[in-house]
Amino acid sequence: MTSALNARVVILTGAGISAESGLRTFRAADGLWENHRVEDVATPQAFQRNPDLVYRFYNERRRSLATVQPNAAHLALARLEQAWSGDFLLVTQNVDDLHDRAGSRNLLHMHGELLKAQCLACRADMVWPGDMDRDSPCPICGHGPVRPHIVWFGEMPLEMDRIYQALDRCDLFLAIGTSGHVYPAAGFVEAVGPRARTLELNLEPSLAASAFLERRIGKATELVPAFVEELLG
Ligand code: BV8
Repeated sequence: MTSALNARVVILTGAGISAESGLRTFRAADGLWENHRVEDVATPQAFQRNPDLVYRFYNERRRSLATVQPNAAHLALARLEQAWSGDFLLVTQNVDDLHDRAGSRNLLHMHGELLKAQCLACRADMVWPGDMDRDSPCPICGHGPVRPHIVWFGEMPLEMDRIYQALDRCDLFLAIGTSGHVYPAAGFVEAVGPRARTLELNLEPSLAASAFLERRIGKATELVPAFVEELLG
């Protein structure tokens, strides 16, 4: 029963849910930033080779968070979670804080968060709202250096066991605003149980579209509130 309010729901979001808030998606900019391919900046190798470039990349994106707001899609998911009595897990690939600011609680940032840092000396991670550079001291151990608390390409996403357990048990898996380019997230739809209802809400069919039982094409700020109303009946 996927419409009963006690059903188990897992939702995966990608850059497309934040697009109408004004945050550029990876694909739309054909993955470019200052003429660098994102895949070439968001890697441990890039950080090793040119840390100042990588610090700058994340400082710019962290600063841009102050200029954007959650949109109707973020708010609808927070409303759904509030009204839901069954298991509810929102897994986001996004490193922005728009789901957090919209009020989502059972929220898992599988690729890390722009507003957090990790100390390379003591390994602690911490909230980091401002700019960061190679001389920023760690507020925990006093040493550092600190790096963005971001999962780079070639690094293991966070809390994968918890995600796969939720996928295996869920009755409804919903993917919103993700192109299906990046693994392991793009493979989540294949990891749901045999009885789960699977639905993709996206501006265009994703690379994983054929693996979903249902697909709706359109903007997240239109599709998501409408689907939430449907679910809450
Ligand atoms: C891993 C943080 C294994 C960074 C991100 C070779 C070497 C190494 C690894 C690989 C390799 N080949 C493949 C891999 C795996 C690799 C990968 O998938 N690469 C891709 C490029 C082929 N994956 C990894 O490396 C992952 N780790 O595999 O580890 C491992 C195993 C053992 C031990 C150690 C490791 C880690 C991947 C995480 C990378 N970090 N983010 C940062 O943000 O700076 S990924 C980053 O890109 C985003 O977080 C996001 O996940 C991804 C972009 O995807 P989307 O969110 O889908 O965004 P996109 O722009 O692509 O699509 C937007 C969609 O929205 C579009 O479809 C569009 O139509 C739609 N849309 C637009 N507007 C709207 C809309 N929809 C609705 N409404 C709208 N208004």
